[in-house]
Parts: sequence; structure tokens; C-alpha cells
Amino acid sequence: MTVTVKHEKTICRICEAQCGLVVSTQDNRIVDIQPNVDHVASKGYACIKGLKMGDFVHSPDRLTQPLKKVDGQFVPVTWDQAIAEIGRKMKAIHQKGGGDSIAAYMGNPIGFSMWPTTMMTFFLKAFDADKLFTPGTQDCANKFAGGERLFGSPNDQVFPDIDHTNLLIVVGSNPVISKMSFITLPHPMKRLGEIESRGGKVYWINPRYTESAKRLGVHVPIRADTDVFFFLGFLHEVIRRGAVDMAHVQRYMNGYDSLVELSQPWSPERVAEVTHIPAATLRQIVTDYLAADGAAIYSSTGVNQGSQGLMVYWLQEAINAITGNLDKKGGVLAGKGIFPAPPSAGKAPRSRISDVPYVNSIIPAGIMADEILTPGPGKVRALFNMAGNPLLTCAGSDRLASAFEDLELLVCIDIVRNETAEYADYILPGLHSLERPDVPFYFFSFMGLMPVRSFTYTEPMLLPPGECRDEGLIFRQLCQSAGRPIAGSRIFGLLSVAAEKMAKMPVLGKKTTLDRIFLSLLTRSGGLGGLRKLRRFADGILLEENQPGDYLGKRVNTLSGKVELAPSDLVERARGLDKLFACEKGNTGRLKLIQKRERFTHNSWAHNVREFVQGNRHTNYLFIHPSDAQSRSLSEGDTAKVSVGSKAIEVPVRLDEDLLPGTISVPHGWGHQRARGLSVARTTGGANVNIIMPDGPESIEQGSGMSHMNGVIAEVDRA
Ligand SMILES: Nc1nc2c(c(=O)[nH]1)N[C@H]1C(S)=C(S)[C@@H](COP(=O)(O)OP(=O)(O)OC[C@H]3O[C@@H](n4cnc5c(=O)[nH]c(N)nc54)[C@H](O)[C@@H]3O)O[C@H]1N2
Ligand SMILES: Nc1nc2c(c(=O)[nH]1)N[C@H]1C(S)=C(S)[C@@H](COP(=O)(O)OP(=O)(O)OC[C@H]3O[C@@H](n4cnc5c(=O)[nH]c(N)nc54)[C@H](O)[C@@H]3O)O[C@H]1N2
Ligand code: SF4
Ligand SMILES: [Mo]
Repeated sequence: MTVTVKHEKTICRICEAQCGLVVSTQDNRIVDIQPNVDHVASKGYACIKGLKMGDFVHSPDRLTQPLKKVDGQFVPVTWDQAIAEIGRKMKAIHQKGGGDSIAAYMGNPIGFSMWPTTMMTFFLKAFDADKLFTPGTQDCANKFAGGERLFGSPNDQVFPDIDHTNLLIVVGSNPVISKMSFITLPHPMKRLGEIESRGGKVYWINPRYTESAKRLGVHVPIRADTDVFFFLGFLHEVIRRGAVDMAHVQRYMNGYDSLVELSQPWSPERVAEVTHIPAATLRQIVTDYLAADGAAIYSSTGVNQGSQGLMVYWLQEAINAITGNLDKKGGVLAGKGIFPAPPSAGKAPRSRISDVPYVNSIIPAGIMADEILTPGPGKVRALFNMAGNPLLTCAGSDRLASAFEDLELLVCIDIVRNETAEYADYILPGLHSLERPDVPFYFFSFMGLMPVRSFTYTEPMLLPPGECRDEGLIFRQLCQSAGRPIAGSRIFGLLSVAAEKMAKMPVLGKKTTLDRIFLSLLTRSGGLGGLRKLRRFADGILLEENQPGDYLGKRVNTLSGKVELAPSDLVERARGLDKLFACEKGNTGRLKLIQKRERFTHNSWAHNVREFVQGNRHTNYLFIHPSDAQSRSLSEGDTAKVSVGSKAIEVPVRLDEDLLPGTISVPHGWGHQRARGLSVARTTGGANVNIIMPDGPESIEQGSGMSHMNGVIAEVDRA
């Protein structure tokens, strides 16, 4: 008998690089994954996680049927029973508490898939619910909030024109490991290396001498969470030198005078007192930035997760704009989506807890526990968690655990039974990304954050195991069961039922599923044609190149049509910076805790792959500079107690000379010992750093809702 091996092309949906892959399958099992050398954007690049995706898909821990908690134990139930019971419970909760009593958490991995994420929002809409939590307030909501203020919409974002820039300043990103965010950049180090090859320069502003900085560029160590002062010093110096393109500013921007005023007190000498970047170094960076024909400053989670992410974003983009680098070849370019962005929800809702504004329709995860635990109207009683593990990935894990216990209904839709799912009433088996058709990530399809503009439609590579079900379908069925039309639209509800019936017909079958109908409508709306055509381009399609000069005066979405350099709330907040500066000076000598991503980890969900957690990778560590360890009588391998306020965790010590003294790091996503559904991860060591990360309304950044996970003041002792 001949055994057929199929080789099919797809895109990886683990991180934002979205690399092209060739997946070889036999009898519905992955036998090999190789980088797709013909993919128009990734051109043969892929990392170990994409290539080992088979280990996630075929994990013995895959959920294959719905589970219900009965007397503290999970027992298998049929889909009909699960859908009917959850639907009934939803109806009752909705009748009692209305839409405000229902919330959802949409995790990072499924953020890369268009259909289930859209259906989750339609599901919430069906119940007049708007409490959508996502990891956005752990990684990027400051950029959404900044985009709205400066450019007129959270979806209006800029990215560095990497392939043409002559000077790139990277603040708080380590591309060798993470492949970056808010930009799709497969093989980032090759592309950054080309900047140097053409005579340009790369600066890394980072409290850690990272894997990326060791490969190329100039590393400038900065005291954690003082970036706002680095940018104030930068702005001060640009303005003092008169290096502002005034004609450009007058024509395309508003509010420049406020920038002049607020930057005045912040000389490079003064900011050096807290950033620890010598004034001469800052001046040299400014000189190089101004001398380059096409320069860009880019920042990422290293600052987004700091206490001033929105302020940093504002100052950074103001500098890029006033120096003439916005909308310029080699500078920063404004993304141009492939599809029209979803209409704005109008005035942003505000949370019942502390009146916090939602940002880009998301409510801060830092107040999730409060939303659930605080009694009164609007108390969250039901939570749907899709592809998320908030217990390990959101700040304040202990309070979250109490909150999840307090819920009347917690439903987790996942591919495995993770830590959060232990608190669930029902666990429903969803699909792995390789089991669904898809289009590229929202940030590229709608926001256009792509130096190489391209589009790849992918079919599923595999049939799902057991009774795993498309998440979008689950939401549709739950709505029907609760008697609420999906998306609050009877017509859409009826159409989706009809489409689902059609999909069961033998002839139409495979090609007319609900998700494909949706994706086809979407691709047609972007002028790309339908799926039948797109299937022929498995290596992706190159789209019209980015056009510097097509943004200012043409596509700026603010009411004035100009870039708003001085958003009033931020200018107001800038008045408090003297106080912050004094406070920061008072912190000199105290330890600051920062995040660290690692090659073989991906937030909380890669630790269940045996090869990724072998040897000394079986735990997370406290990374600490030898001088800080010595003053606390700690040596390599000792167990340290790391505390923030009254909360503490214990982790083994790793000495790390790459850290600026005064900086410590504990990678997140660990602490799996109680995960009964994760046969590999549960054998690992380590602790969940989010137990000690601050949560609650006081802990999140004003205006962006970002959780503070970087540069948090901490103490370290011997355990
Ligand atoms: N291997 C791996 N890759 C990943 C992930 C993963 O978990 N593992 N996660 C993915 C996800 S979800 C995201 S959002 C992206 C994130 O990707 P990026 O946003 O590009 O983040 P990182 O590369 O982790 O780099 C953050 C850097 O900030 C530095 N830093 C910490 N504190 C400060 C500070 O106060 N100031 C400055 N200037 N720098 C600081 C850290 O030392 C670190 O090098 O990565 C994605 N890629
Ligand atoms: N302290 C600290 N905490 C952090 C960070 C930090 O730097 N420091 N980084 C933060 C960042 S940037 C992020 S993005 C968040 C991520 O946080 P989360 O999104 O909450 O967590 P993940 O670990 O990505 O886990 C998601 C779950 O999705 C499941 N899954 C994967 N694919 C699918 C799918 O296709 N369908 C379904 N139904 N399930 C799927 C996995 O099995 C896993 O259980 O963590 C944040 N937490
Ligand atoms: S770099 Fe990101 S998208 Fe590319 S293979 Fe690795 S995980 Fe997948
Ligand atoms: Mo993230």
C-alpha cells in the first residue's frame, strides 16, 4: 500500500512574523514542517516554535470533547448537553444582570485568527455585553490610545521603514527572541543587519544587553521604566538645536508650541540623573538621528508595559513627526490596511470600576478581578475565556483565582486544559490554528503594519481531532441556545444557521462553511477576490508597496486632518512629571523587576512541549546582576524570594551580567505545577511572576489601561 504524504503551504500564527510554512501530513498527522522558501514575505525564514508546531497539535493533552465540572471533577459531556446547559445558564444570568454581567477574555494565540475573534465580539453583542478583556492591556493598548489621540484612531499606527532606514532606535524590544510587535518582520535580524550593511546604525535602548544587541548595533543601557525621561531629553535636544522641520509642522500638525514648553526643563544632563544615560551619549544619539536621511524611533513592550507607556508613545511619535521622519522613506510609515477597519464604536465606554475608559473596545485586564468581585449592578457573573490563560498571564493572579471561583459561569474554550480552565464550569475543545482557514492578523489586514505588504490566505492543514469544534460555530450555537441572535441581528442569525446547514450538505460541504463565507466576504471587500482565487497563491501575494508621502495631509483621521502633537490630557499629565522625576530619584538603589521572553517559550503555552523545557529550561529564574546578588548574599542556584509589596514568589537564582545593576528579571508564564491537564508543563519548576505583579484600578496606566509589568519596584532576599 502506498502511503501518501501531502505537502501544503500555510502561515504560522504563533507570533506577528507570520512566516510561510510547508506542512507535510500523512493520515491527518504532521510528519514535518519546513520554512516556505517561496513565501513572498518570509522567504524561507521560520523559528523553532513554528517548525515544532506538530507537538502542540498532536499533544496527548489535546482536549477532544466537552468537559463539565461535576462535584469538583471534570467529566465528558456531549456537545448538545454542553451547549444546552450553557445557553440556559446564560439566559438566566442575562435576565438577572443584563449585558454588564457577561464578559469575555480573548487570548493572544487566537488573536491571529480572524473568524473566531470576530465571532466572539458578535457573541458579546448578542447579549448587549461590551466587557471584552484581551492581552492588549498587557502589551499594546498604550499604542492604541496614542494612535487615537495623535492620528485620530486606535487603528492608525506607524511602523519603521526598516528596509530603507539609515538610523533605527529600538527601545524595549529584543527581536532575536520575540520577532517584535506592531510590525510583521520575519527574519528581523537579517533585515536589521542590512541597515548596518548600507552604512546606517542601530541603537538599542534597554536595561539588558540583549541577544539582539550582541549581534549588531550599539547598546545603550537605561534604568528600567525611565524611558519617558529619555524621550523628554531627546525632544529637548531636538528643539534646542532647531532641528524641527517647521514648514512641515505648520502644514500638517497642531500643538507644536506645547511640546516646546513642556520639553524645556528636561536637559540631557537633568534626565541622566534617572535614566543613567550620560548626557553626551543622549546627544550623540540625537546627532545621529538628525544626520540620517530617514531615521526612525520604534518602541515596544519594554516601554508599553512600563508605568508611562502612553506618554512614551506620544513623545516618540511627536519626535518622529516634527523632525520630518513621519511619512518619509526610511522614517516611520503610517500603516495602510488591506480591508476597511471596522467602524469605531463611537464614544468609548467607561468601566464601572473607577470609571476607566475602554481602549479600542477593550476593558483593562488589570481590573478583571475587581469587575468580578465587586458587588452591585454590573458585577460580572459569567466569563468566556477563549485561547487565554489569564490566571498565569494577567497581573494579580491570586485575586484572579478568587474572582474565577466567585463566577456563576466560567467557560474556557481551548485546545488543552490550562491553569485557568481548572476554575471552569465547562471546558470546550476548540481548534488549533492549523485546523482552520485564515487570513493574516488584524494588525496587518486592518492596520497595514507591514514593511513588505503582502497577503496570504490559508486553508486548514488538518482535520480537527475528536469532537473539537470551530470556536465561531460554538458561539453561534450558544447564542441560538440562549435565544439571542448572534451580533444582535436576527438576519445574521438566520443566515448563519442556513450556512451551517449548507455546510453539512455532501456536495457543497467543505468549501461553504460559515468561516469561509465570512472570509470570502472579507477578502472581496479588500478587492482581493474570493477564496477560490486566493487558494492559488499559497506563497502569498505581494500588494502595492508602501508609499512614503501618502499620509500627511491625505489620510490623517483626526477632526482637524492634522497630527495632534499636544493631546490635552497628556499635556496635563506632563505637568506631573516633576513629581515623578523626584520619586524616580528616590528609587535609585532599589531593584526594578522587568520582563524577559525566551527563545523556547511563548507566554504560558509553550512549556507543554517537552523539547522546549529540557535541561536548565525546566524552570524560570530570577536573573540578577552579580553585584546585586552579592549584596544580598545570593549565589547562582540559590532560591530567592522576590517580592513586590506584600506578595512574594520563590525562584532559583541565575547571575546575569547583561543586566544593568539595579534591574532584575523573572520571565512570565511559569508556575504550572497545579495544571492537571498539562502533562509536560506540570512537571516543570518555577513560579508565576504575575502573582506579584500589581493589579486593580490604581495599578493601571491612566488613559491606556496598561498593566504595569516592567520596572516594578521589587525586593529580593534569600528564601
Ligand atoms: N520567544 C518568544 N517570542 C515572543 C513571545 C514569547 O513569549 N516568547 N511573545 C510574543 C508576544 S505576545 C509579544 S507582545 C511580543 C513582544 O515583543 P517585543 O515587544 O519586541 O518585546 P521583547 O522582544 O520581549 O523585548 C522587550 C525588551 O524590553 C526590555 N525592557 C524591559 N524593561 C524596559 C524598560 O523599562 N525600558 C526599556 N527601554 N526596555 C525595557 C527587555 O529587556 C526586553 O529586551 O513577543 C512575541 N514573541
Ligand atoms: N508578567 C508578565 N506577564 C505577561 C507578559 C509579560 O511580559 N510579563 N506578557 C503579556 C503578553 S505580551 C501577552 S500577549 C499575554 C498572553 O496571555 P494569554 O493570551 O492569556 O496566554 P497564552 O499563554 O498566550 O495562552 C493562551 C492559551 O491559548 C490556547 N490556544 C492556542 N491556540 C489556540 C487556538 O487556536 N484556539 C483555542 N481555543 N485556544 C488556543 C493555548 O493552549 C493556551 O492555553 O501574556 C502577558 N503576560
Ligand atoms: S517567527 Fe513567529 S511566525 Fe515565524 S515561525 Fe516563529 S513563531 Fe511562527
Ligand atoms: Mo503580547
